[in-house]
Amino acid sequence: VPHAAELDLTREALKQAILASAHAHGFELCRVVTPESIPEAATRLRQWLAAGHHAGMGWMGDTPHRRESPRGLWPEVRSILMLGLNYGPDTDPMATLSQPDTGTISVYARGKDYHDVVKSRLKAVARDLVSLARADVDSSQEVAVKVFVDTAPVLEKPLAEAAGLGWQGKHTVLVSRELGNWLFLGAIFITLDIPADVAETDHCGTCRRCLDACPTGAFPAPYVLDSRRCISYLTIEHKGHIAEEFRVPMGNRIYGCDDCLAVCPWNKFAEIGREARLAARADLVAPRLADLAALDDARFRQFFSGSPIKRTGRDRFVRNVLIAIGNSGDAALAGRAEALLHDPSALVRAMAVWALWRLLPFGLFERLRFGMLPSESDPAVRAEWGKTA
Ligand code: B12
Ligand code: SF4
Ligand code: SF4
Repeated sequence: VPHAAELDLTREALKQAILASAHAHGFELCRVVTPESIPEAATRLRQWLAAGHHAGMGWMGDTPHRRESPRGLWPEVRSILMLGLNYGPDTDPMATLSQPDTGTISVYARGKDYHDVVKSRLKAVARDLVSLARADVDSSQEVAVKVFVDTAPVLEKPLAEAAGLGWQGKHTVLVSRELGNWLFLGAIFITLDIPADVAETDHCGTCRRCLDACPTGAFPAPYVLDSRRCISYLTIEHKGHIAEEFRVPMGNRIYGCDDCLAVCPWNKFAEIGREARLAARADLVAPRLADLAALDDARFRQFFSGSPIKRTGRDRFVRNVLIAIGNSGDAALAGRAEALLHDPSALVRAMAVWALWRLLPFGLFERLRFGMLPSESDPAVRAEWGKTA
């Protein structure tokens, strides 16, 4: 980035310098949008919440005035930079779905936590932005910035579409004509007017591959996702027991789900992500279920240190692993499930019982029940033991 003081920047030149900074800091996409550019998003968000599509993510409905519009979140914001970071996989993300003794982890979670990576890069761009803007002789305003990735009440996808990074596909995720849909989004809010770009238009056409690929039927309509049915929600966000109807369709997906993303034809333009920290850890591409089921709390934290997977905690993660074990059809894994029948977590015990019910001949399952049920006090675990042939 050139030293700003040497340049007499017009707003357009300022913008070009910011874009150069964004690219230098590794963002493949960066475009500008005004805070007023998503007028229909508030109504759609309200409809989505009213339909209960946010499932147990109660925070999606908190402080609605902040999430519904950027000005509601920060009244002083004048322009928003929307940025996209490509994390295109270097292997087929669906390959392990047909290897039942392994777990499938969604591509975004195979490397380091993207929140840390994207946020540090956003901060670097924001620092450049502030120094460029302060050096802008046209600017008499005091310049302030805020950076956001994922966790703040910001409607990142509609803003990215309005900025022209791509469009929200029928799977609701942002798709770029240049890069496909393996993109993380980030936002920089700034109290300065920067010339805005034009919105992208929808290029889904008659395609509906993502809708048809969803294992759990989580799309009640194109462009609408019901989180209650989404494996990504169930495996990552959902704190309780996973309802029986979703367990078999989950297959061996143990953290997130990429099916709707992986089938999008626009990925023919996808490139392999360039950020080394987001590259897949070799031991997370096809991890053995037997190893994952044996993780106790301390080893879970150690194994997933720096990974977004640590977010679920060990109990929820092992819950997911046991569902995959139950779906493996591999009786050799029954011993791993049996070892968890005495686990302190009821989430784990319940899915250990379910996995054994799926894997063992019913007579053997009944023998285990005879030994275990009298000392089991948790109603959900008792209900799993109550299964019949
Ligand atoms: C909550 C959340 C989830 C929830 C709900 C997902 C969802 N679709 O909203 C769950 C846990 C399920 C989830 C899953 C995933 N997530 Co998520 N998630 C978010 C989060 C925090 C908020 C999203 C949100 O505001 N949802 C609210 C609803 C109302 O928004 P919406 O679904 O986009 O609905 C809009 C469309 O329907 C739109 N619309 C557009 N056109 C049309 C046309 C018609 C006719 C209609 C009716 C509506 C419509 O209107 C609605 C309102 O704007 C964002 C980060 C952020 N702060 O934005 C990340 C984010 C969306 N997630 C992300 C990712 C990567 C994922 C996963 C791929 C992870 C994985 N592999 O498991 C999956 C993808 C699942 C999917 N198909 O969406 C990325 C997506 C990047 C991108 N390229 O778009 C984000 C942006 C995080 C980031 N900063 O990179 N996620
Ligand atoms: S992430 Fe998986 S479960 Fe969720 S909508 Fe996409 S395909 Fe369906
Ligand atoms: S798979 Fe087809 S319908 Fe779905 S987002 Fe991609 S282009 Fe659109």
